[in-house]
Amino acid sequence: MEIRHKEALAWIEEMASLCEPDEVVFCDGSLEEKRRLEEECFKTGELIELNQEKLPGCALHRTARNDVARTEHLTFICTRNPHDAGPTNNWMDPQEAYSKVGGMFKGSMRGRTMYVVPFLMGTPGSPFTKIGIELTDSKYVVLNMRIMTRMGDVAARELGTDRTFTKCLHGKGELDIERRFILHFPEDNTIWSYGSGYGGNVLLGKKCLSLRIASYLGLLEGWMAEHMLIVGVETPDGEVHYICGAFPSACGKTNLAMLVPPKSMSGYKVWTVGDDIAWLRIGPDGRLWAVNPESGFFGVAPYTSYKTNPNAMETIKKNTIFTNVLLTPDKTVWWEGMDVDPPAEGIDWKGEPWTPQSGEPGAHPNARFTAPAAQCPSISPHWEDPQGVPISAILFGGRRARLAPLVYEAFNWQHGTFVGATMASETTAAQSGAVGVVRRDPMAMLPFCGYNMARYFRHWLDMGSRIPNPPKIFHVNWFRKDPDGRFLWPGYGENLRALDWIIRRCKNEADAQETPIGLIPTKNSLNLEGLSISDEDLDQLLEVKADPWVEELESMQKFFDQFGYDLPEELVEEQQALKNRLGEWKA
Ligand code: GTP
Ligand code: SPV
Ligand code: MN
Repeated sequence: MEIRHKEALAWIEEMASLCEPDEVVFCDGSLEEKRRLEEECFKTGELIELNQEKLPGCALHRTARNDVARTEHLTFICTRNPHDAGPTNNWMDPQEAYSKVGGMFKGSMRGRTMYVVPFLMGTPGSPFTKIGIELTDSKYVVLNMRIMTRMGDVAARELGTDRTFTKCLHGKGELDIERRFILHFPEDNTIWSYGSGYGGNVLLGKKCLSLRIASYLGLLEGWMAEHMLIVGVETPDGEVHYICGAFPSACGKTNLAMLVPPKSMSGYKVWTVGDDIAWLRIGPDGRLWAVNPESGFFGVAPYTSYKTNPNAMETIKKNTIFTNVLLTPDKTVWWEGMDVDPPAEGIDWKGEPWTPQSGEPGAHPNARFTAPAAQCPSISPHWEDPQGVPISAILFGGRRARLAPLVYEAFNWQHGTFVGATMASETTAAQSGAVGVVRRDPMAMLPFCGYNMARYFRHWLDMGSRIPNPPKIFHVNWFRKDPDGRFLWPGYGENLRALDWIIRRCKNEADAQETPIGLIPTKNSLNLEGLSISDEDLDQLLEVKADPWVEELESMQKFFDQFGYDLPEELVEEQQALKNRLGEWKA
């Protein structure tokens, strides 16, 4: 299947004459092509072939040491007017960006091959699917895109002669952090990424297209692109309720999407629809419907184990690319928290000899696996439905060692938008920079919103008034700790207990207690059968005290201040209402 789209062909030629590759190769997405690229990578060391008996179809990749996570400070929204990027995004003038980074791309692919990767975000034939073409000089990117998107002939066919597509240009450059830029041009439907070889910076269908560009398209077209997992929970009566959850990077989306019910809740089944991105639209029935535009998982490896996430462990047994994990002597993989004894020796993520006594992690804390979603034992039979699945509840959540209770319900959509807009989380290894610092991360979209975040809040409020049967909105926190740093909540599979309360709230079948921040479970409305948790821990997990929340209000205020008059009035009202309720709260 050739590309027959004149505008696409002209653009590819233009970019090729800018980057000057020795060769331009069109990718078809075939198995033969995958094998050929892998063989080439094994020769150069770009990939290491793993033990094909134990891990068939699997390979290991190590990134440059300075290139192990998304670099938010090098990520830009390039709009003519800086106000359109807003105060929470880095901004660059489009002309300046094209010329500055164009200068870096100039001749940067000499001696290299430029791969042309047509890809779909969404399923072929769906009216909601978006098309992209990524030009890249990285075989690792091609092989990952093959898992994460529907790529090659299937996308070229969809592109036809006249469909709209996102122009994505990626070059590894020198992998020099001083010459690294991730640029988005929403007004031109264009993405340029230079100087990186790491996941979210270079798999341009993922965060760049499906969140930053798509959030902008959603604003224009009346839908939402969100950093959300999608999971179906089948209750013992056989009904399936779909839930979306926005948690910041490395805060538990993949784990919740693949949850395995605890033994004492064996009547429940959990179905995985998506683990990172949801595109939400109002369906003909007046409900909100969600599509997962991806076709694979780019998941965090450390602490993934048969105890914490058995479905992920089963998913990554074959056809998986591991990035920055430890290589064992028998050519398998290991990482911290895998719940398997470490090998006596191995090669760490930096490519150095390693032993358990090294005193350094063998896998990078943001080590990842790339695996086809279809291999997941809990994958939903509806995960590729073109119209998606109907959503009963939206969750916001993050890592908060203190303050945020296990679960609470917003009073309504507007209040829920406020809860999302004011959420905060401790930073993780998924982005470069300090780990464990609490930062505001509205709707887990702070690094991913392709336009002014105040306008994004407005869009949330507008959508709410347009959805006849909106989902209920909740806030969850699996990460509360006691003063000694011990998690108060067991997490993982036991999180189903919170989901169960949420589903029963959606059906008006569970009790709640009203507090200033929202509706909290009464102790006996939670299903805790078979869970050993002390009364004191449970009390702490559900407590709402006025003083720390008043402090929190101040930090919310600081965050809101940067939006000035753009901040929707409704959010100011919600903040005032919370303040008033806290003033009257005795706890
Ligand atoms: P991104 O892919 O970066 O967007 O991350 P994610 O939101 O999908 O996070 P993921 O599910 O990969 O979890 C990140 C880390 O948090 C892993 O090390 C998990 O083991 C850990 N984690 C996930 N859920 C829980 C939980 O309920 N409790 C605790 N204590 N840790 C959890
Ligand atoms: C995240 O950081 O939220 C991820 C990984 O899902 S990356 O694709 O690198 O952005
Ligand atoms: Mn993510």
